[in-house]
Amino acid sequence: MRKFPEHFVWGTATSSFQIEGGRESRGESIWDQFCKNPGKVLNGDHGEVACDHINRYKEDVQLMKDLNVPWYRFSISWSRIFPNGDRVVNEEGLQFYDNLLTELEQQGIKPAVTLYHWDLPQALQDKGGWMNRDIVEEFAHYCDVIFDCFGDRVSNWITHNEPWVVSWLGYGSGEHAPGYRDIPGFLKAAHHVLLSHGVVVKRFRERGLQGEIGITLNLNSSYPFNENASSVEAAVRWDGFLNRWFLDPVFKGQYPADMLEHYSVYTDFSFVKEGDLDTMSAAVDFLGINYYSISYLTHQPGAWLEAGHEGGGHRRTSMGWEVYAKGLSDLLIRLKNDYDNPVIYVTENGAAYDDEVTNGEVHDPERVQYLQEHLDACLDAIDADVDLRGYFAWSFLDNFEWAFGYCKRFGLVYVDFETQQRIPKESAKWFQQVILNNGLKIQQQYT
Ligand code: GBH
Repeated sequence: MRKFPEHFVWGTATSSFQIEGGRESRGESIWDQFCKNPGKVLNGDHGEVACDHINRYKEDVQLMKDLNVPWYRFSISWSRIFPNGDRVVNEEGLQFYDNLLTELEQQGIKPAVTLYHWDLPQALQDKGGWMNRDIVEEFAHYCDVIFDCFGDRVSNWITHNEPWVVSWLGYGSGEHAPGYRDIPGFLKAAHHVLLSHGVVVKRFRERGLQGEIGITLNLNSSYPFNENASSVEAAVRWDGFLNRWFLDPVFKGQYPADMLEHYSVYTDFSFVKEGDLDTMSAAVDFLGINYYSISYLTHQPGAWLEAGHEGGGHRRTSMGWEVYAKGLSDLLIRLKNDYDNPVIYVTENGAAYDDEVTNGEVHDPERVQYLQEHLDACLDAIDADVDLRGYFAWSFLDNFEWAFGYCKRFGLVYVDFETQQRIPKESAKWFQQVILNNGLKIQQQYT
């Protein structure tokens, strides 16, 4: 048995839009509108019902309890709290999270709360969304209300989930809501997301709240595909785009110089105001990382950042993402070295596979293997003195997988979207054992 440190935090994770449903009891978010756009979301799927968690949270929390998962990471839907993107609060929305927290408390499950997991009130997008600097104050006000209500009941806060996804996929590539394809827009949005993070961390400190606050970034390891100098440079650019553009402002109070130069053809950065980078680098208590896969890069003229993607020959999940757990230990060790040994939680890690129910059970050995290998990589990093404090599996439930709708299943628990029946997969039972042992059995057999 390979043991995890004492007090290692174990949890599962979800996000509001992906599981809640309950569309009628909240305002329109950018994802509601995006889903109505033909061709944007597979099969025309949407989040109106999702896992109907809004009505089933009690049985869902019970299931977590049955599976012995001690922590639960969920997000609050901004548009459920401020349906019209103004400052008129929806008490019913607050009540839902109050009820959820009560349920978790009664079952002894500790909450980790994400304040923004992509479901911006549409009314705020109508004013420019994350491209408009005014959103910083709006986000801070929303967080103030949340801290007022729940500040003493939550020990672990995450300001933003994956600013790269929000800004690049939302405003740069357009694959996600609100679907802009605008490079300066991407850079502006990223800046305002990070700025709002810093402002909220400051407000949190001013309140003297007891809990911890941090940010979650989607990070990967970017490797050169071969030894050519041009591939090495492409990998550095990709790392700058995906990782350093977000890490450096938070941990070093500066944008990376090489990327500033690459981006200078798109913008003069006049949206960066005096003092912004100081605000963005307000000290965090931890860094959350969501890790799924790696990239292999070559020099490819004409491609975005002249970076071409190659396959590394590893097996793939049903998202098409390559499985390479060493990418996670490499990343964790690199974060320790380059960013002054931060406290880290893996706030998401997991895999989608084409699960099927047979005789009322879901046999998912590939997911077990994925989790096993990545937890092993976590232990390797801990052995290398990375200050890794916890691990949250993505996801508790099968859910709305954004542009892929309901066809991609990341859950430890299977959801039948017709009947809303929940069936814990084999991986859930396996994860339960890992938690009970606080360790991994070496050489587990997969069949
Ligand atoms: C997360 O985003 C989200 O937080 C969550 O809501 C979502 O359901 C889950 O993951 C599964 O998709 O270049 O190696 O990173 C995922 C962010 C960013 C992960 C792009 C995959 C491409 C492969 N994604 N990334 S890599």
